[in-house]
Amino acid sequence: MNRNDELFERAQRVIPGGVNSPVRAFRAVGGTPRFIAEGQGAYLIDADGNRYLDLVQSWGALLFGHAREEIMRAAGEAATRGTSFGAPTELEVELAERITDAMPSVDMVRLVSSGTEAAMSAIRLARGSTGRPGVIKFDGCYHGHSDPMLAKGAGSGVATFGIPGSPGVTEGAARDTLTAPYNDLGVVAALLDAHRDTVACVIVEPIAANMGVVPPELGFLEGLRDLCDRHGALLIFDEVITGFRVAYGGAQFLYGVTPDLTVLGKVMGGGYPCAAFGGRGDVMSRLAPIGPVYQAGTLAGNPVAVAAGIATLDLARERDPYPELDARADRLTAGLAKAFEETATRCTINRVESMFSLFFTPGPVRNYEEAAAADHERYARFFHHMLERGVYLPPSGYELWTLSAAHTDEEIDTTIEAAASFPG
Ligand code: HOZ
Repeated sequence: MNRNDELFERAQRVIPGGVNSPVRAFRAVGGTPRFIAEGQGAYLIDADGNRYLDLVQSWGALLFGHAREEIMRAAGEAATRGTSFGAPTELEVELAERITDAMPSVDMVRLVSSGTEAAMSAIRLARGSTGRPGVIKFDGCYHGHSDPMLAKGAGSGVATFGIPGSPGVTEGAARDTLTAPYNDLGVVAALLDAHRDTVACVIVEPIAANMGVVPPELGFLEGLRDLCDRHGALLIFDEVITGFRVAYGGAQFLYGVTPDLTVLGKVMGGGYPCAAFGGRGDVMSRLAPIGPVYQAGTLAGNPVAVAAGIATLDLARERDPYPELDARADRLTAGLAKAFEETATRCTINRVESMFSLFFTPGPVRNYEEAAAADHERYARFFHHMLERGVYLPPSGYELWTLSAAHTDEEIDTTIEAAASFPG
């Protein structure tokens, strides 16, 4: 028995399923999850000393790869001054200023510890400031695991396991969640008409990345903006994955659509537990202690996480890694498409900047239904084919692949070469 197997066996005795987040368990692809001992730039090293080229990058959180020196140094130095104060710090102000500078739609921002917390709080704020209960979300979009967001068609983990929602979510919590297919403005318009004056917000991943990557079709985000304005609902962009990844200003910069509230996480925390929600000053001013909508957290704005976040955003602003990330992702996806063309394996690759994924279906993939219709068993075989060749892909066909600034053309070519020998 190797060390990964041993650890998995031990883990399953004390941690449900042996993992602290379900998709990590490899259940969608089979086999033993790799227990990671170390990350180095574009690579992961597991407990048995195997080295993998990492195309997950902590689900998109690592814009500069694993253990980037400047980020580690900033976090390490911060830790020597104390790891949690339960009181405000100058660094929090600095991170908030960087976020408001990067995203003109964000006048004010509150820091929290996870994307789930950020999305949950943004929804409460939308309800609290409009006085309405309803929330429209999209099938296959994931906004964390708060009760109303897990109610129906939640994407990501629940899509991976093929479950419609979760026991434990009460009817009451689910009642005010309405769902529409991604990229379908007609259904959103009909829901807003049918639930006139009761919808607080429409929440959307401006580039969906939790049913695999599904880009917004031309006019979709603009249409949502227009519908929200007409119905007095707030538009929330969940940019946990896209923020500071597809562009410094996020997807809202890329598509030129302004949300009322934005949910952030992953890249902005430099690989540490740090997330945020922010937006229009009049809406954010409804938050306690200046308004009545309550939200709080002992570890919110944690000084070590915030220092890592600032270092990451400074690197992103100074180095502007985005054109290279885009070029490398383009090289990789073009190479994969060509490799599969030669083996006659039919696939669709969706990509926006350094976010992409591969579906075994002739496509197109524009929504959850089409993503679910792809051949996920073939993806599982492909996953293991790649793993055996030292390439670590997301262990589910419903998750995004991504690159970091640590990936070079050499890593791209290694990935294409490994994929080219997939028998289909
Ligand atoms: N479904 C999560 C990403 N979209 C998985 C996170 C994790 O397992 O760490």
